[in-house]
Amino acid sequence: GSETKGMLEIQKDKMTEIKFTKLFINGEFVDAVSRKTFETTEPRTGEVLASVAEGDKEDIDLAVKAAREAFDHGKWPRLPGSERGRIMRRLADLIDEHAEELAALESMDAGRLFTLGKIIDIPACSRNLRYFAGAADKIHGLTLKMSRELQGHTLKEPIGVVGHIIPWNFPSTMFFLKVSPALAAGCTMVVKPAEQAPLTALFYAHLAKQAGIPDGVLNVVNGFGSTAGAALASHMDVDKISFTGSTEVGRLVMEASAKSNLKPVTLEMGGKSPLIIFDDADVNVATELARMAVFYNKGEICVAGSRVFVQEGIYDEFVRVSLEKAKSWKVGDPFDPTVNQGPQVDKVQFDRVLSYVEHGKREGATLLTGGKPCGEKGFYIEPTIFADVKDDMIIAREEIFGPVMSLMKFKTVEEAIERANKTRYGLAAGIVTKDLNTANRVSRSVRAGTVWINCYFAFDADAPFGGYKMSGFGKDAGMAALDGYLNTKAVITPIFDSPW
Ligand code: TXE
Repeated sequence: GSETKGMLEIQKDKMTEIKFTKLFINGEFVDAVSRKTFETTEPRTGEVLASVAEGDKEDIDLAVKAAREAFDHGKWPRLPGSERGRIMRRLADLIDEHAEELAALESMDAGRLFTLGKIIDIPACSRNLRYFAGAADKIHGLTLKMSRELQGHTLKEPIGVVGHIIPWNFPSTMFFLKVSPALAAGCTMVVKPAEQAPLTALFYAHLAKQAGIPDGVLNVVNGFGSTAGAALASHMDVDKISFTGSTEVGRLVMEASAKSNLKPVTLEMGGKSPLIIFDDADVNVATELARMAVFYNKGEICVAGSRVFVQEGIYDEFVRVSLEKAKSWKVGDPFDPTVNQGPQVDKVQFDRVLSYVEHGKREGATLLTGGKPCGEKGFYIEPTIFADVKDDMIIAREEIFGPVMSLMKFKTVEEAIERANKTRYGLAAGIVTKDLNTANRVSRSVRAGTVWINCYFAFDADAPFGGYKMSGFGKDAGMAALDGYLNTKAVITPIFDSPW
């Protein structure tokens, strides 16, 4: 069709030069010890985008050594918090200055929409940095009165060398969700970006050096999960791991910690988040929220509202309007400002999403629209809607990580709550209703780390973000995230002859 043709007009002129492809260790871009490289593909075309240095255990060792040295003997953890904050703000300004270039890299490497990247994602990264920059000089302990003979206080200290293992769906956002609070706390770190989309992390390393972050504080080692990632997770000299990715790998990361030095871990692993739409909702608002909740970023989003529960009174109308909206949702080149949905990140994810569509059909869900790839090259999939989805179907239980909406009808509030909770995940939930009591009741009953009422994807640096159940534990964002990079030390002295 005409839409498909338009889509294949890949907008080469918007592409940006790829400047950084090596590993960033101790303030320098270096080749991997093995000299190996790997290729990152461009999801728009399926073609090779760049060759990137492939880090492995030896490189992780060097990066951890640099981070250890910077933590034990360097000035970063010992700087006054206000100084760390000042340097972090400088990095935030540099990010803003390069927003267009960074957004372009993200479109090329991860298939993210360019315009949204420029006006939403990249600015959110600098905001996140500024939020934690402001917290860096407000790290407080407590004064403890304890018994009459003891005086005490707690000291909050940086936890040490941190390993951040991040995914490819929001490479920039993920980088700063982890790096900003760790920098504010005074930690030093090694970031292992996802092999599917490593390019922006390297750019940030370059900007961090420009901003004045001392060598060794922030290291970036690209490479694969089972080699570089595993080496980081099991490293004896890493004091904490913060991971975002699949539940399966989260489990491996925790095992690696248990088998090495018992480092604490923070895990953020996917979800199967319910979006619950009640009869009194405005159909236009509800369908718009559902469309965003599932199709945004081609469904490659951990909090995707992939189980859409619709109350019976509004159901038919909801389906009618949703179908219209899916038809006007344009799939294509993420550089095209009129496009709503870009390509899936790579062939593996593309095949995976399509196999879930097959499961849905086989298990008897009704395919209302979509379900097919589009375009002759690249990894594009039509926005897809299934109706008559049952709670026990695979598409209702497993994270699809693609543009696939599953519609389920319900009758009562109690039923909605019970079915919403029938999942091993607990990352997020959405509620659409005008009834305040319903909203409050459901938000208290849903076992999820974030609940959005009459909105979706409302993120903020100040809102703690993380899962319940098998979606993980520990928080990214908010002051709770900062706390995850701090240790609490109790300091106690005796008091003699105290009258009190
Ligand atoms: O994830 P992995 P994948 C979900 C989503 C997706 C599925 C698979 O459902 O379809 O996971 O994606 C590193 N030790 N999410 O395979 O493998 C890896 O290199 C240490 C949800 O890409 O978990 C990458 O940097 N690290 C999610 C990171 O882990 C290892 C975002 C995540 O990749 C490792 C991404 C190992 N043994 C996928 N193996 C979310 N929560 O947002 C891999 N890695």
